Amino acid sequence: MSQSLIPANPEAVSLDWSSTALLIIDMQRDFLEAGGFGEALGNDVSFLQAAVEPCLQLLSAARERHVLVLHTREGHRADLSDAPDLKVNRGPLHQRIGAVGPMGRILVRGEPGHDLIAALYPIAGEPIIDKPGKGAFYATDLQALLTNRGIKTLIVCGVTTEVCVHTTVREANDRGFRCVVVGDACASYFPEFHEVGLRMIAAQGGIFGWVTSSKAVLHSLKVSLKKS
Ligand code: TIU
Repeated sequence: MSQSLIPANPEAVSLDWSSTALLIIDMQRDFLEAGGFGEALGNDVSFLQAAVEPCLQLLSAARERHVLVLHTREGHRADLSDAPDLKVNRGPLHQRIGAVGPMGRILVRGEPGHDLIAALYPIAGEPIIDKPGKGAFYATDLQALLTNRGIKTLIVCGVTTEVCVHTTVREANDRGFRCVVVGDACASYFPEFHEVGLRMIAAQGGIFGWVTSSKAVLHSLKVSLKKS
């Protein structure tokens, strides 16, 4: 596929789809559905629904155009040995990481709540990055997977904008990956944090990357396919 120019903030971004991957952050039941970690933290999980359809459109288009798709999941080992005390020992006992909730043990790998939502379920060949932290590079093999496939640019979407999306974008930026964040395909429990989080990425000439829309990315994929 060829070079593509995508309208974005703070300026249009030029990318080559053959060295670009779609990175979908933490679209897990624990964050998007009632009874999971997001709700245990006191949030209204319905705010995150806005990101589902744009993520699905990006995912479908990426699959159709054979663009690498990677999914991340935040979660911990069953014995919680990879979870810092400060992350576990907070809030009421029955709502903590590892406690049994309606979707199994909260934020524990292998439990129903830890899984990705059905609408965006990975297919064979799409790597899943299990991460213990907010950032997708911390304590994972994501950097190796990207480097070994020659990926230089990441189209980033998922939840939550100012937490796991932001942390991942910052980590990626420091490692030399160009991040194009799809604003409407991200969401937060706090609409104002979502807005400001996106502005922070694009401010100062794009200090952490670019911010665009799913419409712009979908158009670029469509045009690139025609040219290739
Ligand atoms: N709490 C919150 O907004 N987010 C997280 O804890 N994890 C992610 O963002 N995935």
